[in-house]
Formats: sequence, structure tokens, C-alpha cells
Amino acid sequence: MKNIKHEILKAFHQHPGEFISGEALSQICNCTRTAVWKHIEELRQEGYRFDAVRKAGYRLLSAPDSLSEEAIQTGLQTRIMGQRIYAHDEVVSTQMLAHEVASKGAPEGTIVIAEKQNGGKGRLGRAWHSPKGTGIWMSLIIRPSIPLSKAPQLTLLTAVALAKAIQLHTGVSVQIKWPNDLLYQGKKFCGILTELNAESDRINYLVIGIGINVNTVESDFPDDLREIATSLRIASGNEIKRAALLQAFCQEFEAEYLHYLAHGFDQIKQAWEARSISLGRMVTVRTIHTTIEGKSIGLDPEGVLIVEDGTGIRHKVYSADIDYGAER
Ligand code: BT5
Repeated sequence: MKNIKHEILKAFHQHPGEFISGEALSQICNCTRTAVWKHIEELRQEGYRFDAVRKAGYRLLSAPDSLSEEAIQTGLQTRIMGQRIYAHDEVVSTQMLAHEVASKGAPEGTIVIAEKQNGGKGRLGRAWHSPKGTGIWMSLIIRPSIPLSKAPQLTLLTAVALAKAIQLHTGVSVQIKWPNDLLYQGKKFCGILTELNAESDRINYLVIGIGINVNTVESDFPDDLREIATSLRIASGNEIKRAALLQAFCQEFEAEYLHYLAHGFDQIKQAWEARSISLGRMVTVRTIHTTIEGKSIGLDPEGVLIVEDGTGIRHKVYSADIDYGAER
């Protein structure tokens, strides 16, 4: 939804550090100067800081670390991803809400995002810790025309797009642990939960849930996570603007996704393997039915993980948890 606040922020984004007169803003937004003033006041309430100088007009001094629709969409360079945003303060889980809007026809690229989740979900009924204002807790809806069997490739694609965006935006070099964890120095700061709605072999939509610990500090983690979890702030030493990181992700994801739809999985496979933490290492693979010890060989052309056990037999791993050990 393009509203007056969005148009105002866009104007300041296009003229960084410059004054823009109330008159010019009213023309850009096609509204009265009083309406401009009212919306600038609203933006101030939301944490934006403006200089206001008679005759010169307004100048944007700083933006808050907000995940509002305006903050995410101002300067966003995509055609599809993030073009529709449902931004909430507090929810049970963005996954649930994304399924709701997707089943009512929300377009591809729609994002449901929240400052806080009270019932954030991981895989297999596990919980995802999502405290207020510290992370990106979001669900992205996509509607790819691919066979059902290829759906897990989208989790790997998402991990690659996240790793690239994070590296570009924060300088933190990211490792991927199959299938859905992003790690920094062995500690997890991001998880992906891909859920699917399909009929026979047709995908209606996928909801890709992404949780990223962005500005989390040690004391935000409960005891059981402190040893195994980290955040981009801890990793980089800097506070990170979440909306800008999310924009970087939307842009990377869109580029990878369109390339994938046109040319297939090969580029993702290579980018994924280049960042894999477990490639060539001994791993323990736990599925619901069995445990396999072996060496992680890589992905097959379809994105299925291949693990070779001690007797030389190669196993295809579709869905499992993995622990990794020494390099061999
Ligand atoms: C995941 O599951 O890693 C998928 C997480 C997806 C979360 C997003 S947030 C937005 C969207 N809405 C939701 O409700 N969910 C998605 P899994 O591989 O099962 O890992 C879960 C495990 O990670 C837990 O059992 C904890 O050990 C650990 N964990 C929980 N919260 C964490 C956090 N904030 N940071 C790091 N590790 C965490």
C-alpha cells in the first residue's frame, strides 16, 4: 500500500541529507501542506528524526530500527518480493498468519512480519525464541510452478540468498548447516522453516519462515540457547538496521529465485556447497526412523544430501537432523 508516509520517506531516500520544502513534499504526495506536517509528526512518533527549518523545509536526520511497511518498502529494489507487507507488533507465529493470507490469495512475494512472536515455531514442533524488537521474524509466500518433489530446494535457495545478503550487508561470513541453519563460528543465528500447501502434484504456495537473530545480545537468550545461539550483532560487533538487511535479502532472494525458475538448481547447489559447514566431514544423521554415521559428500543434482557410511554405501538424506564432527 503506497501511502503519504511512504511517499515522504521515498522522497528523503532519494535526496539523502537534503532539505525538502513542505510545498515540494505536498506536490510529491499530492496532498495539502497540513497533511504533510501531520504525517511528518506521525513519523516522528514512530522514531524518525527530522530537522525542520523555516523556508528550507524538512530534512531526515535518522530512521528508527523499525520493521514497518514504510521502512521495508522505502528504497526496496524488487519487482515481487516484499511488494506486499503485513507488519505486526505481536503475533503467535507469522507462519499461521501467512497461511491465512496465502489461502485467501495473497500474491507471490507477500511478507508477514512481526516484532515479537509468542509461539514462534521451529521444525518438528520445536519452539523458536522470538523476543521483541531484536530480530527478523518473517514468513514469505511464494507460488513456484515446480513439481512437489522439488519443494525442498527452496529451503536451500533461501539459505543461499540469506547467506549472500548477510555477507554483503554486515560482512559476517556465514556457514550453512543442512538443511536450514545459518551459523557463525558454529553457533546458530538463523533458522528456516518451509511449509507447503499442495494438491496432488501441484504446489498452491510455500510459506518460507525465517528467523534471524539480528541485534540480540547475550542476555536476551534463555539459558538453553546461550551456548548454541548467536546474533549478527554479536558476530559483527555492530548494531544492524533490520529493514535494510531485509531489503538486501528480498533482492538476493528475488535474483536467485528467478534464475532458479529459468535455469534450475545448479547455481544454488554450487553456492550452497561453497558455504556448507559439513561438506567432507563425518556427520551423524538422525531421521525419525534411523541414525547413520558417515561422511557428508555433498548435494545430488536435485539438492538431496548424500552421506557415505563406513561400508561405502551412499545414503540419500531427505529429512533429518545432523551433527557434524571432524574434517576428514
Ligand atoms: C528452525 O527450526 O530453525 C526454523 C526456525 C524458523 C523460525 C521462523 S521465525 C518466523 C517464522 N514464524 C515461525 O513461527 N517460525 C518461523 P529447527 O531446525 O527445528 O530449530 C529449532 C531449534 O533451534 C530449537 O529447538 C532451539 O534449540 C534452537 N533455537 C530456538 N530459538 C532460537 C533462536 N532464536 N536462535 C538460535 N537457536 C534457536
